[in-house]
Amino acid sequence: MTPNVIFVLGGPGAGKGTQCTKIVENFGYVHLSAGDLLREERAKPGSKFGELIESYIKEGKIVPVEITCSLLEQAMKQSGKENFLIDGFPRNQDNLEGWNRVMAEKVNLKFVLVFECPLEVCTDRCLKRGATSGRVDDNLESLRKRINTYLTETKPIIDYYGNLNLVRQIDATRSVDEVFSDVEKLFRSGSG
Ligand code: UP5
Ligand code: MG
Repeated sequence: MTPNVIFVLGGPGAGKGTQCTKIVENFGYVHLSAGDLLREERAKPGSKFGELIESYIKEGKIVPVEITCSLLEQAMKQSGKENFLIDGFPRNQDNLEGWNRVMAEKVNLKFVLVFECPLEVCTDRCLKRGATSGRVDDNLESLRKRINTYLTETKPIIDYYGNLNLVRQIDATRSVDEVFSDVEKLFRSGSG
């Protein structure tokens, strides 16, 4: 069967991963975080992309799509499942073109879930998490770069999907449970 895909976007720390975990628990999707897949690849001994990934993540830059897209495709195949949340991708024009070239025809893109959150709130959340996360990019300097990349490169991708009427926006400023109750409504309305 053709796999179903929902892209999940939003600023750094908007709550993409947190909400995806709850969607998995309630609606049985497979959660694939592009960032997590890249961090796993970086940690693999002997990975030829390890250093590149490390430096891109620290600088808040977007890793070339060939790497990310093949990690996503591999994870989709390995899961043997049909319904996927692809979290944190596509983030720029290179990602979008690479996906459209290699994957778009093989999947059914249902919609693009966008978590809207003021960037100050995003920054606070990531800095707080930075105390324990061990992530090389949960510091103020990397966060400024991540936010800049989000505004200049990712927003235009959201606009692109918006013009195709595929964007479903959720206010992500409130508590985790309040945000999820809106997510739940969306999924129960048949859009999920
Ligand atoms: N939290 C969550 N929801 C909350 C709420 N409602 N109220 C209060 N607190 C809330 O949440 C972040 C923190 O906030 C957590 O501590 C959480 O408890 C709390 P999380 O759910 O992790 O948010 P998320 O949006 O997933 O934040 P994340 O930091 O993962 O977002 P990014 O988009 O910045 O990170 P990602 O891992 O996707 O990408 C990292 C880097 O990888 C990118 O900058 C880039 O360099 C690289 N990358 C690519 O190059 N290509 C890709 O395709 C993907 C990533
Ligand atoms: Mg995340």
